[in-house]
Amino acid sequence: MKIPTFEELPIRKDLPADCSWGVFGDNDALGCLNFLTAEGVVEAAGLVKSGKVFRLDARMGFAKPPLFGRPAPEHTVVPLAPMANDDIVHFNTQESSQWDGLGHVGHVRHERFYGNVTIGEVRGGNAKLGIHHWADKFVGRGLLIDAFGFRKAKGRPVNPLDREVYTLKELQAAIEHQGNPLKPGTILLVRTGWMESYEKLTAEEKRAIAPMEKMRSAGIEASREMVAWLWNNRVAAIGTDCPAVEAVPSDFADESILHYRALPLLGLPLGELFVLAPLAEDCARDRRYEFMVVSAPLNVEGGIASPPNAVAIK
Ligand code: UVW
Repeated sequence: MKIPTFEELPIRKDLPADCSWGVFGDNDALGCLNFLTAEGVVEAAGLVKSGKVFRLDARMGFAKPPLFGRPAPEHTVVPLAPMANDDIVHFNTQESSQWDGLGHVGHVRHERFYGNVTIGEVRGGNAKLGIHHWADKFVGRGLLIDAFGFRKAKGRPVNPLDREVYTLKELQAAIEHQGNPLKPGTILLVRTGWMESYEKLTAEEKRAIAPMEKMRSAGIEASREMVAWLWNNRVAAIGTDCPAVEAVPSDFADESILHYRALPLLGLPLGELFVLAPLAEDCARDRRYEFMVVSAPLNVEGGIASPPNAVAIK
């Protein structure tokens, strides 16, 4: 299948600029996950050498209080029989580590979600863009960019709890420095340093930064050049250890933010609040920044988002 370059998008004149709608068919629910293939899964399995497994999700409820006013998860053990139990977990799928699904954010000006889907369709069952479409599709080669470590090594350390931007040039330079290239069909992980910095805060400091209007976070550059690079390299998804992939504050009234460029326009899954530090330490030790990623999003019909339920296997 011939994939247009970013510069060739959109594929029809009546579609919004910089959108990939229709590239994978009019009823596509996978977006850039289409870049993951059966051959890619087999190749990724070949990257498993040491047998080390890194859980990429944080614990549910790690953020106290949860960020951006989201509710805390509730876990109840329910007796089933004298010596047997069930349990019930109520949680917001974006309370801890998460993939933003394609029903999460629609474009502020076009008022459409990926593939020209309407808000009514998303809120009325989300059959077209539900997270269930991804349940068995999120497996392939992973590549970590340790942007946080790279900036430190270059003598320009980042404070991840401030609004600092990792530029496209820095991400490219870090890949070059690390040695493993970006290849088509990669699940790209970017360590910004946010999660480990958050963990060092006091309870009071965590409370202070949790609301959306108080949050300041590092993230990746939100430019057109950034998404062009991701698309032209056939990146299947991008997961980070910060709250919004892009730097925060970001303004949902501004149509140039990464959330609009990635989710509704390109169908590129965004991953937030991943745990990447232990993986980064291991990659620095053996100088291998590529691995297999297995992520099994919730099989919830019409779901908006999901914990990644992901591991990196080296
Ligand atoms: C923000 O964009 C602030 O984050 P999320 O994707 O979790 O809604």
